[in-house]
Amino acid sequence: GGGAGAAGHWEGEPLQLDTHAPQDAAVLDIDPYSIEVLEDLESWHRRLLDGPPVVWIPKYGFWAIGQHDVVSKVFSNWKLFCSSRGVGIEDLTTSTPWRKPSIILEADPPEHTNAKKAMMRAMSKDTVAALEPGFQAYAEELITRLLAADSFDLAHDFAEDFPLKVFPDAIGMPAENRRNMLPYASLAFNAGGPENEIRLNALKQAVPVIPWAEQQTLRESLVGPGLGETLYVCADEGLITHDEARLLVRSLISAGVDTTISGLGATLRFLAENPDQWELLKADPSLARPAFEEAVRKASPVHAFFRTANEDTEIAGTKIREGDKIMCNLAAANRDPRKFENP
Ligand code: OVM
Repeated sequence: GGGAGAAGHWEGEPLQLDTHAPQDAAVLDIDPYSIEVLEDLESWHRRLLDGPPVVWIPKYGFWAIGQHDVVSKVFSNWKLFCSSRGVGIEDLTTSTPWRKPSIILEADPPEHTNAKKAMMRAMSKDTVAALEPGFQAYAEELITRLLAADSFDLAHDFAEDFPLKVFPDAIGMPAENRRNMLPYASLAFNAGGPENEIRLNALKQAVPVIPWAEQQTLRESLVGPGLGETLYVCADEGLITHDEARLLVRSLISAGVDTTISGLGATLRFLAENPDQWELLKADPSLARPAFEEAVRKASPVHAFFRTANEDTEIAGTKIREGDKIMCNLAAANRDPRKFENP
C-alpha cells in the first residue's frame, strides 16, 4: 500500500516500486515469509522486539510490529486499523481474494456485529458445556487405543485425530472426508501470505477439496443438530441472512481445527521436552488449562494477522498512511519480555 515514491526517478531509471521506505522509517530488510525465517522464528521475533517498535519491510512494502503493547493497541482499534480490508498481505479493496471474505474475520462493525452475535450464540457457554461429555468420551477412547499400540505419532494420531473427530461432530458434519479440512485450513491461513512457494503449494493441495468444503457449509449437508444448525436457526430468526449463516459455517470449517491441532501438538511436545512440567501436571491435573495456555503462548498457532490503516495516523510515533498494511506479529508479542517474565 501507500502512495507513489517521493524519491525522484527519471527517464531510463526503472520506476520505483511501491515498496519504497517512507521517509524516516526504520527499515528491516528481511522476508518474514521465507523458509529461513520460518525455520528460525526466534531471531525474527527478537529483531522485532529488540529494535524500533514499528519497522518497514521493503520486500513487500508493509509495516511490521511485535511489541505486546503496540500489537495490542492496534488490534484494539478497528476504526483506525481495520480488518475489512483483509487480514493478510492483500488489500481487499484492490485485490481479488481466493474466496469471498469471511464475515467474522475480515469484517468490522457494524457488519461484523450480528455475525459475531450469531457465532457467540452457536458457541455459548451452555452449548460448549453440552459438548464436553462427547469430547471426554472420545478422548478416553482415543487415549485407550493409543496406549494399546506399540507406538504412535503424536502429531498425526493425537493432535490431528482428536479435533478432526470432535469438532466436525460438534458442527454437525457428516463422518466422511473430514481430513479434507486440513488442506482447506492450510490454504485459509497461508492465503494471507505472499505468492511464494508455501502459498502456491497450499493452493495446489487445497484446490481439489474446495468444492467439498463449500458443499459442507450448506444446511442440507449438516447431518444433525450442532453449531452449524444453530447458525442457520439464527438466520431463520432474522439475526443474520441464510447466506451469512453459510459463511459462518465456512468459518467454523476454516478455522476450527488448524490452530487446535497446533495447540494440542505444541502442548504435548513441550511437556515431552520438559519432564519436570509433565510431573507437575500429572500431580495436579487442574494445571491442564494453564499448561495449554502457556503452550499456545509459546507456540502461537497463528503467527501474524494484518490490519489496514483506514486513515493517515501513527503507531508509536511512526507516521502511517491510509492504506498501509501492518503485520501484527502475535507470535512476537507472545514472547515480549516487557509483558512476560522469562518468556
Ligand atoms: C474464517 C477464518 C477465521 C479465522 C482464521 C481463518 C485464517 C479463517 O472466518 O473463515 O483462517
